[in-house]
Amino acid sequence: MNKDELLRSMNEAIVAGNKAAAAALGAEAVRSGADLLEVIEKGYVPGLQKVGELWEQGEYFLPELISSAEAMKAAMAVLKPELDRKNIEAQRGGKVVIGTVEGDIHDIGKNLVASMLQAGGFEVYDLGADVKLERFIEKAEAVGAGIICLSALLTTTMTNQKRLIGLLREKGLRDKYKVLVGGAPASHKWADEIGADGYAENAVAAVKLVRTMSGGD
Ligand code: B12
Repeated sequence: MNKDELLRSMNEAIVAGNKAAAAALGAEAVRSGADLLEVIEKGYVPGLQKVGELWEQGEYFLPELISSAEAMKAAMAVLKPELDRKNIEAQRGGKVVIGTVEGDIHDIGKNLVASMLQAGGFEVYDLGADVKLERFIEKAEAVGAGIICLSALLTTTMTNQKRLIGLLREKGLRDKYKVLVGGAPASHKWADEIGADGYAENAVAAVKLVRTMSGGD
């Protein structure tokens, strides 16, 4: 299978919610030495975007969404050990605390960002989804992280990104951390409005942003 076929099949496996195919294609990517970050962003992620569109058009319902999300997780389960292994060989970057804010269970995008940061050489503390705001701060303080990454996929939970910045201010810790925000409803405008330090629209851009923020290239 050439690269274009591989990317197209990955896209189709996610849209079809086919876990076995999504995982097998991930294994094929590892075997063939493909750029794993590229296959994630250009193969699987556009599939999920398509699923989002089908949901918006009323063609897909919750069961389809769940199948697609599970197919994505199956693919990441195959790719993640390989990304982690590469990270061992990579240069160590800074420490990053990441999670999806409280009230929000969407974690696919957050997991992608976390995996790619790891692959990019950062020490990543992934708190999971639906994370209480205090926990982000406690963890960052405990491990000595410099960057806090907040994911939110719902317009009702993105306000928690703003609340976290308020909490840091209350505690006199605002200047100690760079706070980066992301997730479908977030934007550069939103980041500016809430006084965040940055926004990135996808996982590749997120890695670049974190690198800049931590004083890298
Ligand atoms: C899959 C999915 C689900 C799955 C989630 C599975 C999981 N484990 O994550 C399930 C089925 C469980 C689900 C549930 C719900 N969902 Co939903 N879901 C989606 C869907 C289709 C795709 C989301 C996704 O994974 N995208 C793919 C990833 C790769 O993209 P991403 O998350 O945006 O992440 C990328 C970037 O944003 C960025 N990024 C992400 N985080 C961060 C963080 C930082 C710091 C940075 C820099 C970058 C960054 O990098 C990522 C990688 O490139 C979206 C549609 C959409 N258009 O987004 C709806 C969507 C987000 N869901 C929606 C809704 C309403 C819900 C429910 C409330 C439905 C319900 N009635 O129960 C529940 C939420 C319950 C809760 N409390 O959280 C709405 C939100 C509407 C709104 N404006 O608020 C959407 C937009 C669908 C719609 N059009 O109506 N959902």
